[in-house]
Formats: sequence, structure tokens, C-alpha cells
Amino acid sequence: MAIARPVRALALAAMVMWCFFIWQLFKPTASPMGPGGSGLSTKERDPNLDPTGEPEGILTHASGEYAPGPAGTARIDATLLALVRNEELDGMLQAMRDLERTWNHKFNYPWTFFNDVPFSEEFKKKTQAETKAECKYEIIPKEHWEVPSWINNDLFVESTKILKEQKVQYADKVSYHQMCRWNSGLFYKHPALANMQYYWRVEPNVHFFCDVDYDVFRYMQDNNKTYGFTINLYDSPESIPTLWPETEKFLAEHPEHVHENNAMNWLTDKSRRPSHNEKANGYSTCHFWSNFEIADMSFWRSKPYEDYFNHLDRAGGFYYERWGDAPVHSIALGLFEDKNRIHWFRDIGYQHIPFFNCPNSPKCKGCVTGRFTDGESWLNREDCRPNWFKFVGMG
Ligand SMILES: Nc1nc2c(ncn2[C@@H]2O[C@H](COP(=O)(O)OP(=O)(O)OP(=O)(O)O)[C@@H](O)[C@H]2O)c(=O)[nH]1
Ligand SMILES: [Mg+2]
Repeated sequence: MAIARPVRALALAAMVMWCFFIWQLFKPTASPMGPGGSGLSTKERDPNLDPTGEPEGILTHASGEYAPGPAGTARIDATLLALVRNEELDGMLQAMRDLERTWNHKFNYPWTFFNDVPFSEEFKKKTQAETKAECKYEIIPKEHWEVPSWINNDLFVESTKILKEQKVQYADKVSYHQMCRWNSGLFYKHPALANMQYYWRVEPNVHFFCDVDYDVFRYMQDNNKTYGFTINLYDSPESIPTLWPETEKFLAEHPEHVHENNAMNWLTDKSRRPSHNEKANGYSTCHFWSNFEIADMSFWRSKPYEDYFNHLDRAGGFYYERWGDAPVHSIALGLFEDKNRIHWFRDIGYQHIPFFNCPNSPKCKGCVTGRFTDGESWLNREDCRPNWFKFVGMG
């Protein structure tokens, strides 16, 4: 029986609408980066969409020399490192499972866990059960964790009220300030790390998606890298209004610390997000998202960084504002290190809610290639990688 033409047209229109609807649901989220912040500008292509393999340079692949225990000879002085609370055990186990599956079961680098209170027996037993590698459980010395003597408590309470009004997250949680300060300038002074040079920072609940078959610590050492990141973001300027002005004061006192091949233009860019630069008084707010870090502690232990951290610490902004270890580390690296020694680990698939680094590689499972966030679309504006690529490159 023939179907009337209007009915056919209607069916066709319905089919087109249905296809459009399905496409909208499943299309990959493009990574975002236009100046107004609503998606990639037409000139910018997300490099995560390009096929990604192992990095160039000297690589050491897994071998029998990485067997667990003292027999392993190929490992260098490096550790996986996590500051974590007993209550976060499940999230830690999940993060460990991901990293052991994709990387560490091949290399068996030790894990070092840090806490401001003793780890529970359950925490120790269950984390050790996730790995063949050695696990160490360390308490942070009081003098590294306590609020420093020069912080005025009344001023702190007043300041947090203002930060809260400006919607700065966690501003009134003392422990959050303590954590940021410890991660900025104290973790690498812990006696348990005295013989360690490199670390890979891991937080509870993060995800790793891609198999990595080379020793990332030896990659850092053999290719002269100081710091590796996966995600590069804008910060909330309200949390750091005087961080850049304090940095400028420090630079006036110590111009000798600035590296000739620095990333100053990435730190001070104004063109992409002018309002952030303005509110942060000259700092773009671009930073390496430090819940993921693979780095050489020699940099944190160097005189330029020691001087810089002490200056910031005395200025009080870890408490009177909410300076995070991410902008502090990033500003220091951008000023005092050769920018060619900073590496984008584009091949390490990673997620800390709500952002991803998800490369185009058959070695990755469980993340959508090129997806930057699975949260609200405005979060796409927070991606600062295009500036890093523009001013420094993708090495
Ligand atoms: N032992 C201990 N660990 C802490 C404390 N505060 C934070 N941490 C750890 O420090 C890391 C960063 O803290 P988060 O609360 O995740 O901070 P964040 O990543 O900025 O915030 P989210 O976006 O909520 O994850 C995590 O590994 C926490 O487990 C604390 O008071 N004690
Ligand atoms: Mg976190």
C-alpha cells in the first residue's frame, strides 16, 4: 500500500531529528578554548585528537630488572607519593588500582603515604594488598603541618569571611590551607624522602586510563626534565589576589633567580582571559594542575625555590588568602626553570574530577578521546593548555 507523501515527509523529518538527537548525545566534547570560552576556536585543534604514542627521547621499557623487591636494579630513587586521610581509603585503593594496572605493576616503584595522623591498620593492610611494591606510611612532623607562629588567628578568621563571600572553595577549612602549604614547600623535606629524587603525586579517586610501558622516572632523568604535567588550568583569581604582587616583590629582591629561558609570557598572558589577569593583579592564573605531578625534587630543594617559598610563607597568603600549591609550583617553574625542562605527559590518560587528559591512543580505555570535562560546559573555559602550547610548545 502506498504511503501518502505528507506522511513520508513527516517520517523522514522524524528520522533526521532522531539522528541529530543521537549525534548530540554521543558527539565527543571538543576541548574548549576560545577566548570567550565556549569551545575550541576554529584555529585551535586539540592535540589530544591527534594519534599519540610514546614521547620522543631516551626511553627505558619494562624488563625483568624491575621485579619487585631489592633485586630490582633498574629503578631509580623515586616514589609514588600520596597525602591522604584514613577516611579516603576507598578512593585511594581505586587510584592505586588504576595506576598499578596501567603502569606500576611493570615497574614496582614504592608507594609512600603521608598523613597528619597515624594510618589505621586497615589502611595499611588494604593499600599494601594492591601492589607488589613496597609501601611506606609516614606521619608529617608537627612543625611541618601546624599553622606557623606568625599567622594571626583573628586576621585568618576575618580573611576567610571575605574569601567565603567571594565563593572561594574550602577557604574556612584550616586543614585545606595546611595541605596547600605542605604541598607547596614542605613535603620534600620529610625525612622519608631524603634519599628520593623523583616523585609521582597521586590523589585518592583519580583515574588513569592508558597503558604506559616505559619508566616515567627514567624518562625524566634521561631527558633532562624537571616537571611533568597532564592538565593546565586557570585558577580562581579570588583565591590568590596578592600572590603575583608578592612574587614581583620577591623578583625585585632576587632577580638572579630568574632563568633566561623562562615561561614569563605564559604566566603573565592577558589576552586570553583579561579579567583573570586583572583580578590576579598581573598573573594569568594559568597553572599545572598539581594533583598530578611527576617531578624532580631537586628543583624544590634548590636555593631559588627555597627563597621563594620562604618569602611567600612569611607573607601569610597560604592562610590569609588561599594560595594553592598548584599556582605556587607553577609560578616558580615558570620563572626559575628552563621551560624546555617542563614536559606535557600527553600520553598519560588522567582524570581528577571534573577534568581529563584523554589522548588518542589504542593504549587508552575508559575515557573519551579529547574530552576535557564531563561537567557543565562552562568548565571548558578553564582549559589553559592552548596558552602553554602557544608560548612553550608541546614537548
Ligand atoms: N592526611 C590528610 N590529607 C589531606 C588533608 N587535606 C587534604 N588532604 C589530601 O590532600 C589532597 C588534596 O586534597 P583535596 O581535598 O582532594 O583537595 P582538592 O583536590 O583541591 O579538592 P577536590 O576538588 O575536592 O578534590 C588529597 O590527596 C587529600 O587526601 C588532611 O587534612 N589530612
Ligand atoms: Mg582532590
